Amino acid sequence: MSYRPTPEDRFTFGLWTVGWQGRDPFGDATRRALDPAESVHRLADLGAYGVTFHDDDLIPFGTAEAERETHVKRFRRALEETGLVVPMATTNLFTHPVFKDGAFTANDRDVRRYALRKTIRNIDLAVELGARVYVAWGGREGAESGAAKDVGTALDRMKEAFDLLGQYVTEQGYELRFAIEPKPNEPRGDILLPTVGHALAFIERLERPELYGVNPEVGHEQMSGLNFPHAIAQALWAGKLFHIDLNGQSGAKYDQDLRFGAGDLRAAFWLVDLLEGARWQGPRHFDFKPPRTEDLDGVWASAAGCMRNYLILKERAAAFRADPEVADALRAARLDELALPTAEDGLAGLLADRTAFEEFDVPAAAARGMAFERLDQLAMDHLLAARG
Ligand SMILES: [Mn+2]
Repeated sequence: MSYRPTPEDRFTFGLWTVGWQGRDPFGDATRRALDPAESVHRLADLGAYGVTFHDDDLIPFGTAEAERETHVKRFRRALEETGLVVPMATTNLFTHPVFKDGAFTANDRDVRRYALRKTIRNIDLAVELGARVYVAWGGREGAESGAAKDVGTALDRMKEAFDLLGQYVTEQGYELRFAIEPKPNEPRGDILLPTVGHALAFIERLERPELYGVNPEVGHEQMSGLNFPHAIAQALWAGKLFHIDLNGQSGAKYDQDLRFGAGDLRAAFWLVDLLEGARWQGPRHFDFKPPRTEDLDGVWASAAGCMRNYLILKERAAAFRADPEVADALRAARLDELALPTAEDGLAGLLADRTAFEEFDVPAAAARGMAFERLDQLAMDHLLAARG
């Protein structure tokens, strides 16, 4: 297999990923700014399917109204020339100092109203460019100290903001759904809706819950020490996986945004196995940062690596699932039994079944091995290409 990506693989990249200039809390930019049109062309050459953007990636913050269209036109022309699509867009509600205490949950009411108008303005552009998903990452919706943020009240404001956005897209007749992106911390000390689980619970409190899902990012969940494939599995189970951000992270530390496949390789393997097994129809979206050690050649090598690693893992996962010995190991581990309802005979049947309790051989059941180690080693062998 060549591992050469094509648009059919549905790989997409944020403009801010390859466009990141390497500015971090300790150092200045190490790379020049990239024109969005240049990024579109380079990503198309690499085999990508689409690009995504924050409003400010495309139209620099503070651009005069009359100049907005010039930026959009250049971008639209690049899309037409390459055939790349824009499946998703989002709002930058974190870079400008006005958002230092957040946006939808800023204590200042005028900042909250400004944030909603900024978002709505970019929703119009997103829809015009064909986006079907609008991501909301509450970058600075949080706090560093206890009394600074009344969390319950802040969640009231968050709900109010999303309900207004849902009302807006409904009234406009837009075919646009929202994907909330959880993150536990960074840049704030603590951020609201820190994990996929928090976001899923929040969505059920909204006026039009069907309009909202999640956009989980590999590294964000791993920053909390959580199992990313498990988070994705629950989001899929809930029908709420609206978008996904792929990248790499080594353990619970700062947000590394490594290229996909770097960091926790085993989690990446199980993630690809899960997405492909579930026939995930959405884009495979990369939200990573080519390290600031890299020049622009390194940026494109990093972007190509994200796609290559996905394709390698897709092949490895398919080989794992196709292996007859794996099928046997799955049976030995009783995955088929997990798929059976626990009480298809109903509660009355369960209560009447003496073999379920009174006559149940507890020591024998306790003594049964689960055979998980053999199964996991088979996965490891496939991941490392030590088997077909
Ligand atoms: Mn990240």
